[in-house]
Amino acid sequence: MATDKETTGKKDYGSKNVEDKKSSGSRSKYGSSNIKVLEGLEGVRLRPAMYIGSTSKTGLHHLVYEVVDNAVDEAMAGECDEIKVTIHKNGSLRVEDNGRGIPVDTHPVYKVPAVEVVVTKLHAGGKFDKGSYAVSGGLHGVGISVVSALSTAMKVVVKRDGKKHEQEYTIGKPDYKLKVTGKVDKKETGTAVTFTPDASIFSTTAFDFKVLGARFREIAFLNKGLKISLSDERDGTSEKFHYEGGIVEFVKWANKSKDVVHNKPVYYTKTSEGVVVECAVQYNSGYQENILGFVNTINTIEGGTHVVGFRTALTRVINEYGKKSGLLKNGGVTGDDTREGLTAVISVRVPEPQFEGQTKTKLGNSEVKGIVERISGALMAQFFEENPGDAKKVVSKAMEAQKARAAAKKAKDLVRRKHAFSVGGLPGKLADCSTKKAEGTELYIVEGDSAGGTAKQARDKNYQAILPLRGKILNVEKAAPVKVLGSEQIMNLITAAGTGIGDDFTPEKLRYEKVVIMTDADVDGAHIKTLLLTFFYRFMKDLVEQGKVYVAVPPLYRVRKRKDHYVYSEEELKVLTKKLGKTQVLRFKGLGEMNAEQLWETTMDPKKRLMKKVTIRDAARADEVFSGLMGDDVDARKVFIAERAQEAEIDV
Ligand code: 0RA
Repeated sequence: MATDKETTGKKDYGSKNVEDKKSSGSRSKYGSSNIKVLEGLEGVRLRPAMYIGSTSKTGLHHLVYEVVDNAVDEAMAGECDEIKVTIHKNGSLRVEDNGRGIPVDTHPVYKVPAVEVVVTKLHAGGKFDKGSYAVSGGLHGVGISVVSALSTAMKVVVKRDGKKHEQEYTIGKPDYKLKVTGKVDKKETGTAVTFTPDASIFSTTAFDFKVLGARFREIAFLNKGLKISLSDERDGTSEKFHYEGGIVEFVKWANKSKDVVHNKPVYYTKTSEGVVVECAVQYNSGYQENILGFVNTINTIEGGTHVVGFRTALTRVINEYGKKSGLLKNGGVTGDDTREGLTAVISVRVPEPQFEGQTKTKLGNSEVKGIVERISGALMAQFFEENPGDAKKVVSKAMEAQKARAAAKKAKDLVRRKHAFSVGGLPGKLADCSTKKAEGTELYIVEGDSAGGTAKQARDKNYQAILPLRGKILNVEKAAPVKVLGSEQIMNLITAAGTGIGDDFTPEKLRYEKVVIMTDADVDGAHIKTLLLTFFYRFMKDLVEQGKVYVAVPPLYRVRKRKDHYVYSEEELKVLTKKLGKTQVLRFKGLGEMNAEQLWETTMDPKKRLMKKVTIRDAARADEVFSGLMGDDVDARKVFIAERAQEAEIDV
């Protein structure tokens, strides 16, 4: 995915329209008449993914974030405290804020109201002088004009200077000049943007309440006091997000289903060299590390210099305090020891963030490491001095981790020796493929022995291996590392994969090209899928990063009319039964209900199957992401549905 830095950089609203000059006739003199220079909103429509990441469900939701981010900028400037988002029945969505309102005075270069420039010209979306913190994860901060370019209809209402102004647009072009439609109190200001995403661009135009709600909750936590409401007029649901406690409430929320080690989260904030650092920390009695990093409200899933700085400071402070207080006698604890059961929110505001990594969610600015480290070192040490009871609990927790780690190592050595005795070192349950090289091969991890049996019959033995798992696997979030390594299911998985685990983990040793998680299309299946993804994320993250982990997408129904049609979503079922009239619909309760031939046809045949590559983002948020969405495969799926419809002589 291309994310062009130039499209997301500073917005020089006041500068000359260089782009228009470039497009003047003189260009052809250079013999480049065949080269079509893409510019303005036309370019956005031709290459939408460059601006919003994709044209799938994720891209669709980026449109909303784009508008909301502008309102959040107003909130950060102290000019707005309420944002109301409404999903309408007709497919449009409105974002209303009580900020200053987009300026309406005439633009010196374009000679039209500023709001029209903001909505219809690329790069003119933001503030006149962007002295603040650019919300730019590579995708955000591209401007409202991108939203208007990708919307069949858009309406902007601005309340400013005692007047209500309105203008509507179609695919980025104004329908009429900005008009004044009423009077308002001089103090009443704000902007309301309503837009209808273009169905010819997006593979889906249905907004997802859950997805939007999750992001708005995050924004509300990160901007204390800001009120965000989300209403869905399609079914009357609504939710409000408002946290006076900000990120302190965020860590409490993240720990809500856990036992906490100390009641009061550590909290500090300080600005240095223009970088605002804000952290909240609270330990739970579990074993996993859960550091949520944010840069200018963008969730940095891949971490970065802010997280590194925090971790370094944490290790140092715990060791220093531990030694000074006499708790730590025999040597120090490691960084890993200090992070078992740690929940932390590290939110930084950086004026010129540099994003790196596969998904552009890793902060690269090297100066931030030192800044966060210094601030965290000083302020966390201060918290420990002032709260010795809590400090003691934290140090003790790290010391326990140190002990458990030694025990885990012993257990691991034991397991390793035990496994050396089994045939070829491979688990008995594994039905391996005949190809011995990894290239072109697939390991299917299947839920249950019954589905495992069908999968064994269904597979192409040449390159597909089957590993059945019995029931639910251990929740690695909750279990101690020693227990994870003691679990037979997990050991089978690790041995079949061949990569080893922990310090021995070698992703290059993966015995297959792909690992495919295949579970039932029901609640239990979804749960097992989540547990497996969590395992991969926590213990074999590199495999996810290298794009080697997939989830199979089995059908939900078989619809019978003249011939069999397999259906993968409720929505698809509705469309198909409407088109086909009276049909016989069979709900597949589990993979085991299909015969081998059906399973091959619908789920395992590379030519016909629907499969989703798991991204780090998916794995990190396993439970959110897999609640009923098919991710980026929907585009491929659309083509497939269209082909089938053609076969069945129906229109979809
Ligand atoms: C340009 C300049 C100013 C505010 C905005 C744009 C603005 C944009 C959006 C989009 C949604 N809500 C918005 N609210 C404001 C600064 C205005 C000033 O200085 O008065």
